[in-house]
Amino acid sequence: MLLLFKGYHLIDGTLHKSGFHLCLHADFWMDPTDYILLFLKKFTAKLIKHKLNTNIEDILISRRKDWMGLFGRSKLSSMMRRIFGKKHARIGIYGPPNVGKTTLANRILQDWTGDIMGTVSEVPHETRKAVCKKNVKIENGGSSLYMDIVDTPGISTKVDYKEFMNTFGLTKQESKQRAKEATEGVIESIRWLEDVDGVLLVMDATQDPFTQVNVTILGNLEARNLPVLIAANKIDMEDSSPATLKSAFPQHPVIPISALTGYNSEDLYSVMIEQFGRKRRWRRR
Ligand SMILES: Nc1nc2c(ncn2[C@@H]2O[C@H](COP(=O)(O)OP(=O)(O)OP(=O)(O)O)[C@@H](O)[C@H]2O)c(=O)[nH]1
Ligand SMILES: [Mg+2]
Repeated sequence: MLLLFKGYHLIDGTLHKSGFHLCLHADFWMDPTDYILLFLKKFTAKLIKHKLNTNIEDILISRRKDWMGLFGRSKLSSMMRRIFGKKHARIGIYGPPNVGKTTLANRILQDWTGDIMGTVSEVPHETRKAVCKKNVKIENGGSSLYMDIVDTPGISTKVDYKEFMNTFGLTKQESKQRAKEATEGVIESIRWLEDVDGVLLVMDATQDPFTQVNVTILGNLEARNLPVLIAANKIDMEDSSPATLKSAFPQHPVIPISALTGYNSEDLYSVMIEQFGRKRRWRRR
């Protein structure tokens, strides 16, 4: 078997950045993962000692695509975790339309990367295509978690184009187009469930929690055994009642927040690290 380090070569037992590619032959009887582990353990120390501008972790991350072709995603990430103890999870932000998913995604990204996820609107089904931001690191005290965050289109059981016309003043053509894209968005959200390690389920704390959508989403997540954290959003509003949400879904952690004002985000980050960073929760993909 051949291992390929694209853009690196070996001088005196140390990896150096170069225009060359380093090829190594692994003994055919060795498990490839074990071989790479042995190799990396040996050279990580030397890389640090020689104070290169980069370290082996950066090399692996930046070269991730090259490696993926060779070993596949799940083997690579499990190898990364074994070497560096790095916690990484792909988290989907789910919920009905208009509950504040994108507002929350924007808040998380603003707090940790300065980036934004997408546009926010009072018109439901503003997000009609899932958006994924990779490698967002959140920290709390001594703990941290790397996440790929997926902002998903709102899930609803019925999309009526007339609502966009009558309530929000969109034209008939705009409304029909929005309804079509919203329906495709619901399907895309469900599909993404196959590919996430945990779900941040956003609910509007001013609304009745026992809706068909909330109950169906939760049932689906529980059947998939996915870790769930419920964000009871919009608690800046007078008529909000996070306590009602807590008592409705006592089997899951419920964190009252305001994605709009940032209220209680520290608590949310702390519970996210705790809930999504546990090794035993990781699913193989
Ligand atoms: N008062 C208040 N309003 C909020 C909060 N979070 C979001 N909103 C408002 O709720 C509306 C919907 O927000 P979005 O973030 O677009 O909601 P979404 O869940 O992404 O909606 P879809 O993309 O349509 O599924 C916007 O008018 C936001 O300003 C909050 O914490 N408090
Ligand atoms: Mg949205």
